Amino acid sequence: PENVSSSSGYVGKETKEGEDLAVGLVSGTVSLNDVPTLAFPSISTSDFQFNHDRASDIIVEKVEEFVNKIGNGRLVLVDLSNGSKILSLVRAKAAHKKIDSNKFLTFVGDITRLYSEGGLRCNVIANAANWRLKPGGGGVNAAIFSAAGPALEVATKERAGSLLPGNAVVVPLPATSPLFSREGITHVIHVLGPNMNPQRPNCLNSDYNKGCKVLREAYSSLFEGFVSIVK
Ligand code: AR6
Repeated sequence: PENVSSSSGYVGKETKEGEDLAVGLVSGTVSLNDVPTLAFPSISTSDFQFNHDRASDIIVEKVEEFVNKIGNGRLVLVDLSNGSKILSLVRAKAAHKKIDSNKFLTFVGDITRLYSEGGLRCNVIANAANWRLKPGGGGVNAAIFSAAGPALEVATKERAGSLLPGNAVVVPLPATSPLFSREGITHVIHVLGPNMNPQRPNCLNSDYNKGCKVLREAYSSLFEGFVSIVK
């Protein structure tokens, strides 16, 4: 597998059996090497312009809080490039806090192609959504809605019409979605983080007291959503 050793202690030894994986998920049987895994992007730090240093503190704090609540599950912070500032900040802070590197890893890759291109199995992915839960708009939101096809839009509408900042919604992904069949993803969790970009709705105008509170709430909602799936 590509990209696997570049950003984490993770060694990609998993074999590729996409069809078996999808069949196994449909029939409710999960093979032993299928550890429940949430892949998530850094919420609010690109289009929403949240400060990277503050965001990395909050990611590590929330991972530390939840890593023992997810049973044998794993949390994986993903970003597109090896040069990702947020990945290096989080990696350094997680190592400093001695967070278990089997339960929390960072990974470089496209969150819509983690299994097919990276060999990393993740049954749940998070989306840095907009408040209307609409496709497009750029960033990871556009990538996930586009890769998932119309099935995700329909399934999302059944669960929620909009999101408030700091909240998340768990959406089961229909088996007709390419993300389900190709990547083995069974759920997408949409998360709305705090917005610091004056060009976007609900801008917090550099109020980082409010912003940090909302980002903490966003990660709590996201990880609680994952816990509810793992159970
Ligand atoms: N795979 C992995 N990570 C990605 C990908 C991808 N395909 N694409 C982007 N990232 P952003 P935000 C990383 O801007 O700041 C949207 O338009 C990116 O490098 O997607 O929360 C929505 O509709 C960064 O680390 O989300 C909202 O309006 C992280 O994902 C708004 O942007 C989040 O970047 C949300 O802004």
